[in-house]
Amino acid sequence: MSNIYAPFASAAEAAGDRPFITEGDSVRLRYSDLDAATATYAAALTLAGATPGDRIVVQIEKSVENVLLYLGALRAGLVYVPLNTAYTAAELDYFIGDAEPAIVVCDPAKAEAIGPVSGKAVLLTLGADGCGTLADGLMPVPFATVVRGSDDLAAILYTSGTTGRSKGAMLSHGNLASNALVLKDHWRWQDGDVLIHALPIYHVHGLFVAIHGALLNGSTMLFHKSFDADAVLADFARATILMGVPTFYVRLAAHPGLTREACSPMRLFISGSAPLLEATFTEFAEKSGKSILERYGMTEAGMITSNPYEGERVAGTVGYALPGVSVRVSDEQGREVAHGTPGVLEMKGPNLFKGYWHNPDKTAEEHRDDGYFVTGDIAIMAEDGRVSIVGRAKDLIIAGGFNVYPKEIELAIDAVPGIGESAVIGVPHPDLGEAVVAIATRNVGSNIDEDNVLATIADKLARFKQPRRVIFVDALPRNAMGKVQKASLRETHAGMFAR
Ligand code: MLC
Ligand code: AMP
Repeated sequence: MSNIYAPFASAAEAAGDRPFITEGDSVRLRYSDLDAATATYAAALTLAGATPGDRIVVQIEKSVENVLLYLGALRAGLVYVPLNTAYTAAELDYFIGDAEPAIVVCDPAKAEAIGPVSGKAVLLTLGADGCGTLADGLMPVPFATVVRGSDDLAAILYTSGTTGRSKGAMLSHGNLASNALVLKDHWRWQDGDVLIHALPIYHVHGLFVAIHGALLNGSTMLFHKSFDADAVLADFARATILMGVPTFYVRLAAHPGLTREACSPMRLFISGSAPLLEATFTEFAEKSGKSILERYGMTEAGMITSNPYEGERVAGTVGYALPGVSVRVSDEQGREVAHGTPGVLEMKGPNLFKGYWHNPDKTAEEHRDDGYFVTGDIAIMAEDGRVSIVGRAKDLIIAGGFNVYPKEIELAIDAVPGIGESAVIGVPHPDLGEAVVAIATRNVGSNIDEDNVLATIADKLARFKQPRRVIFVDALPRNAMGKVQKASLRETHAGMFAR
């Protein structure tokens, strides 16, 4: 039985009636009830017509029911396709068309907008309050978890691309299980661990790294709908682990409640999904007495490197390749470069995805002949194998841990009447790490302004992708080859959000 649900079920049995998820002071689900609860979802999805291997596209708010739906989908052998709740119906149209799901689950409030784009899929609803047509169909029935091979798909997670089109990364049961088991050991998950879960659950970080870790260890998760520094700090008294994006730590470090005393029950602070500034690491360490453990990963492979649990956690580095994972740094032709020299980070391992859904060309393009995956991140490896991420070969902006590919935003802005052309860049931002900014030109005779542009793209792009500023210029700077010089634009606007 290679269904990744199997080890979760064993851990749940061992955990007995320990709380699995709590919200505020109320226990929402105990491990002893997990099996029956997930069975109802697996049975309902099967009854709705989904068969093993079918995709289920899910865009709902974070909730206990959302976790049960995910686990139920795994048990039914379905391929779970979670989507950012910020995506608009226009964006969903693409994902549903590409994934060709048997079932779409959305928030009841969005059913009217999503109905027309749900194609042949059965549309079910599930709200953050646990109500909806999916909930109405739940029945307490036993369900035998569907047997899956370790190469069978468990999930497809969409990740945007340099062309502006999102690609679905196919992750197998084996991919997810290998990464979860390695992290359980590496981060020394132990008896009594309690996880503060304040991340969204439609990305690798909150869905796999956090939930799988807690489940495998039979640990309680203190569920927060979103990140609120006051509420998270208050939970330090009854928790041991926090996983977050750097913005969490920027906000916590600025909070007057971050003291050594408040942090003393906490065993581990983990950061990832975007670069953690050395200044944040240092300020946090000074105030809390704890060193943040920074790790590095991506949708296509889950976690790839991590700072050590016992050894030194060095600010500005992402540590060493995880056990079983191989990493190397190469030049553009794929020739390994010397230690200390920057190059593209490449990796291989049991956590590496099965390719992009319906996109063998893109899959081939991003792999070397010997199977290494080209991450698109620029890294330096020290003599002892310690990795530092020093830049990106891919044109990517990471705002508050969410990835934004400039091409997609540029296409949307260029389509606005009156716009000549645009270039979208990431500008350093004290809270989000980077903020999306557009530099644009007007067509002759047009008097289009920033507000017009933002209003026109508002229903086309998720809010987090929308530029924080649109700056008009007479012409975009170009090099001799005619290529827009984004580095020069980034330099010109670097201080835009400086405090
Ligand atoms: C919210 N907004 C954002 C944003 N988050 N804008 C840009 N980037 C973001 N990340 C918008 C809101 O819609 C709102 O719009 C405005 O910004 C202010 O919101 P806020 O209240 O300040 O935001 P908040 O709710 O506090 O959210 C910030 C955040 C959140 C950082 C806590 O974005 C978050 O939880 N990020 C985590 C992302 C994540 O899980 N990444 C993992 C990817 S997996 P308006 O309309 O009010 O202006 C991965 C692999 C790996 O990368 O290695 O882990
Ligand atoms: P995603 O496509 O959402 O999975 O994002 C993966 C990308 O996030 C990686 O390719 C990196 O660019 C970035 N990333 C993740 N963790 C780190 C980190 N610790 N430091 C720097 N960049 C990171």
